[in-house]
Amino acid sequence: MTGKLFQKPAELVLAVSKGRIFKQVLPLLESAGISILEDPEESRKLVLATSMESLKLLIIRPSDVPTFVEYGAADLGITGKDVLLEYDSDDYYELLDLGIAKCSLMVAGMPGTTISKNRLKIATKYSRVATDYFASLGIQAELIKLYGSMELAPSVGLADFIVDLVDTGDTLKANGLVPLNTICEISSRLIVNKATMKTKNSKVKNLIQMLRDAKLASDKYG
Ligand code: PRT
Ligand code: MG
Repeated sequence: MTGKLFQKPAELVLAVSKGRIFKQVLPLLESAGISILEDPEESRKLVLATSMESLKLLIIRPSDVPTFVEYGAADLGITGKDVLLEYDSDDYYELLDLGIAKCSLMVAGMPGTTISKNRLKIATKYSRVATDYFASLGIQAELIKLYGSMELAPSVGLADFIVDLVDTGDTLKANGLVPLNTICEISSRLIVNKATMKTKNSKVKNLIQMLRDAKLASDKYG
């Protein structure tokens, strides 16, 4: 299925997660020689023109990026691996680890608690990942789907453990929780629509190379 609302045939449309990922994508784009022509902080526009004439950005929620890419509303997308793991399809190509917005997907709980084999209540917005993870440990988990403030769940008796993203660990600490198990490491990935890969192959390859070089430069020089 395609939905080319904004696209001309010669154009590449890149859907970027707004928020913390966008803030870290900006310097990477800059170092790839791509600047955004309007101030993204000021602009309320959801479509931004760039200095690369054929490249437009869509600024959308992280969890909507794979949907836009899968259905062809965007040719490419940048979002967190956590979002991709939770997304109920892999009908896109994941082509590049951008190494930004890094964190860990972890199990956390109250101090002194250990993950037992008993039936556990797990509060998370990552139902798929958490179900698979506890199943891999042979543990039957009852998933309690939350959309935010996961850290409250253990102390109010809503769940035994949470599964959430952890960076510095400050949020867990501030809420009296400790990190227990790491499920996987997370960073932002570049994904590409499958049809785009065929129809705009050289344009896509060129953009990927620019981003790969920018990432290598930032790995080297910080
Ligand atoms: O708009 P919407 O609500 O859909 O998205 P969002 O609020 O989840 O977006 P945003 O801007 O927060 O970006 C989320 C994406 O950034 C995630 O999908 C990850 O890929 C990436 N990322 C990297 C993180 C973190 N690090 C992170 N630390 N996303 C969230 N956190 C949160 C975490 O959930 C917890 O509340 O930060 C807190 C933990 O941080 P520390 O440093 O206290 O451990
Ligand atoms: Mg949010």
